[in-house]
Amino acid sequence: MKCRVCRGPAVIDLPRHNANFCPEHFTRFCRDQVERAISDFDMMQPEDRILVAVSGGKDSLAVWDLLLGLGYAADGLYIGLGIGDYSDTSGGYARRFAQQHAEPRGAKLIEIDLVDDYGYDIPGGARAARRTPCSACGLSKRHLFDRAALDGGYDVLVTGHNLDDEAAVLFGNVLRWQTDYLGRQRPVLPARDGFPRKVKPLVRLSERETAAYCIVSGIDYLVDECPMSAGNKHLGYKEALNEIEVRSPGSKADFYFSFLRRAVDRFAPEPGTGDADRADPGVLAPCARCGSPTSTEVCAFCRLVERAGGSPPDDTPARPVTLGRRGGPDPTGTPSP
Ligand code: Q46
Ligand code: ZN
Ligand code: ZN
Repeated sequence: MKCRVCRGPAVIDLPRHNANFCPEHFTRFCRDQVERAISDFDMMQPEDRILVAVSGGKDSLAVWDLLLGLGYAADGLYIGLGIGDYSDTSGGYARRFAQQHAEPRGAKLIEIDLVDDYGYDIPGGARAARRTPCSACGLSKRHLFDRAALDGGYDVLVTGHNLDDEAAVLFGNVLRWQTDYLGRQRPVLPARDGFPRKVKPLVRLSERETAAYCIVSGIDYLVDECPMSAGNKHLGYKEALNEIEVRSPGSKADFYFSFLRRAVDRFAPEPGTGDADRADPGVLAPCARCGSPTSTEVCAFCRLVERAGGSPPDDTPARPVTLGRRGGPDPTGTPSP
């Protein structure tokens, strides 16, 4: 197996690109894919301040590393979720990466701990709020990532969703014809109404490729899945898509990118239609507790914290927001990597 570029020994084969690469040219390939995603979807500008949602897993550390390598000023944000050993271990990987890249590349890790800072953990919060753990977790992470990005003055919030994540979510949305979600499943969500700009620079890389990138780049990441992920339906969709991909390499990328090219605009919510009504929770006003935009008096996050018996930190600033409308919940509907 020889590298397509230098003919040296290859370490990875990429059937969908009909190519094999040595470590150096595979790293270059990953960088090119991220640069291309950033430019194709106009994700960010070179001078932007970037906040990366970091979990300690392969995708978030890979995207942080790739953005730093491309010269972006990118800090990380890690949220301790209070999920037993998993959280203790994942935090260690995020901290080690940040320490290794602090000096030469200026990377800084911001940390929030649900238990210390808000008085609840994901298993307890989910029970108290009668939500699934991933629903309570997604709600908490979205709120805290959005808030940290805005309060920290960042221009862009980056998540490590990769091609497999996006294709699996698309698959799920198509299975149920969730047209409101389909119309907003894009790799860029613009900033609006008190929400930061959110982008997914890894959409051109598969899960296997981000794992390989970490290995060839010497990035130590948490391999174990979150213990709460068992039974997550997106894992089943990923398996189904992987079987198709083995028989027909490139299907996953075709499915997702053809959707973006040819179909996503057809599902864009139109005012006055049933879809728009379901997608749009209505006029937003600042949450009475935390100031974040919400369509109810108290936002879902503050209600979750309250039900779980916790409380926000004393110094939580009430952040004024511009009143307006938003596009509803994150259409990816998937946990952050
Ligand atoms: S961390 Fe949270 Fe994920 Fe665990 S509880 Fe679910 S959403 S599976 S990426
Ligand atoms: Zn090579
Ligand atoms: Zn609130």
